[in-house]
Amino acid sequence: MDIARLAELAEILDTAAREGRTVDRPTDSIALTLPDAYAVQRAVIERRLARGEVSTGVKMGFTSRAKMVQMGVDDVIWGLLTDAMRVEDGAVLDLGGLIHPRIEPEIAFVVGRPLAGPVTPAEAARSVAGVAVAYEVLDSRYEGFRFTLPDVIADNASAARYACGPWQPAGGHDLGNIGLVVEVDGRVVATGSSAAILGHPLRALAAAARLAGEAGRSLEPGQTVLAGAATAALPLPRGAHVRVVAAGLGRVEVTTR
Ligand code: OOG
Ligand code: MG
Repeated sequence: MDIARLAELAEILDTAAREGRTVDRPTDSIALTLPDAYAVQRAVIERRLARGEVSTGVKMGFTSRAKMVQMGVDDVIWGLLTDAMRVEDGAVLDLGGLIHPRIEPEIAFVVGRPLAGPVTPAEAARSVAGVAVAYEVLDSRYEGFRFTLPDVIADNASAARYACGPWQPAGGHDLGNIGLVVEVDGRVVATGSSAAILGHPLRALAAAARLAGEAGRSLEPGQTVLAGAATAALPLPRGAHVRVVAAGLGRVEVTTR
């Protein structure tokens, strides 16, 4: 795809996110390869960085069957996070400006040592400085959250907001089967296990390292990696108190308005 078209798509998607409105899916009118789609994603983030936002890490997408089935896609992807997307644990989150937010429970890693290229989950584990329960708020810039894989990649994997609970030392936890509970206003609305995330969330971290290597980059110390949702995403209404509790790992909370 030529560079002008790529920049045009990035502008459309970036503006849609800023203005909180949906836009047409690129693949409705053009063929978009996966490398094209990632080039658009990168250009979207470059626009945000040019406005002063700071890169904070990456988010993995479709690392669980639940998410692949919910969204009708079948490949692991990533999106790029900035400080403007980060929410403090326990904060009040204003949903004004978002289109149709959804929330999902995740496991997050903070990188301690640079990580890139093909690595095993055990190797990935050695570069982890901390682990936390997290939530991600998604907001597709496409009507009805309907998209093909290149569309959602171009739209930065529907990234909108995220928060991490208290960081825990990496070594002390067996992350292979951590129970995750999502409560809305005190009622349990979803349950899952970290095992849903590619069998083990460290596999999602290894996948992030692989994608970083393929992009000629690396995951850097201090960066956050969201491993992907363990359950399908839930609609996020205003005036709700949402809590995600991870057995032995802690909790992360948000109140929406
Ligand atoms: C795309 C983002 C998927 C995850 O955790 O699987 C994702 C979407 O579902 O709109 O963040
Ligand atoms: Mg997610």
